Amino acid sequence: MNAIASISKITRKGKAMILAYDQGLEHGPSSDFNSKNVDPLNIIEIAKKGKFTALAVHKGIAEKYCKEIKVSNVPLILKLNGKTNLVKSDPVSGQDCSVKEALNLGASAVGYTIYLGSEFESEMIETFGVIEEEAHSRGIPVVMWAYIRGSGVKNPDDGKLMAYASRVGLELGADIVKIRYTGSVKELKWAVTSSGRCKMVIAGGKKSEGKKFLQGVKDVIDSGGIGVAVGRNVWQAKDPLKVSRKIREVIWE
Ligand code: FBP
Repeated sequence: MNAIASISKITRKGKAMILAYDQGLEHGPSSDFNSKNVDPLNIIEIAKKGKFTALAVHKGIAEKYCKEIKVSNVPLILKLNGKTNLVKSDPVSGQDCSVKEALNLGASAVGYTIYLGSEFESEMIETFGVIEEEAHSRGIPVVMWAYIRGSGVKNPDDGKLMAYASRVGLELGADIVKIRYTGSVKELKWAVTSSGRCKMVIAGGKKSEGKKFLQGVKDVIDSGGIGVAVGRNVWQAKDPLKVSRKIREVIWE
């Protein structure tokens, strides 16, 4: 099976609007969550009612809330690695779930983070190679979270590095690469060009004031990217469904 074709399960009309909910591991509940969004059930409901094309979670949530995720009909992206923010040395994201287990849990795709510029980059690249081969041999696509971060990087906000991140996605066989948008449309366009047939989305980032986040969504679509994988800008909003509608308008209308 052609894994590029199979991204249709986690996209709509070729565009992606992925709800990311792995922050409980990445940042911890104290910094990101309130009494509403700490509950995975509320997030599954936002994913469904907000018409997201996929929901990205770790295996614990996929297991414990499998019934509700299934009923929601929102395709699942199983995040295969992660880390907490407690360790302050160079970032390394450890694998906690196999491709096989992701499929058992009903995943339509798998996700994997690589920190480019970390002293542990080679470990993550090596593991990515293994999961990419396995996922593709089983016919499911791979989404790479490609983050420029670590002691090898002087300025992670350097716009030129967006293209390096997106290109790594193509080089290593990701079907969708998710990068952090640093704000320059010109460099974002180059990042999309550099990713070739690997499709590109941007991350949402911290909840932004005003229309900054939606402008980023517009910029990525205008630049030829396929959409967004967003968490906090949606489920930390006062009205997550209203933000979701606005994202849909930018992406599809
Ligand atoms: P957000 O839209 O909340 O930023 O989510 C996107 C995401 O990539 C998550 O999947 C991940 O947990 C988080 O960002 C990583 O955040 P950070 O850049 O702080 O490590």
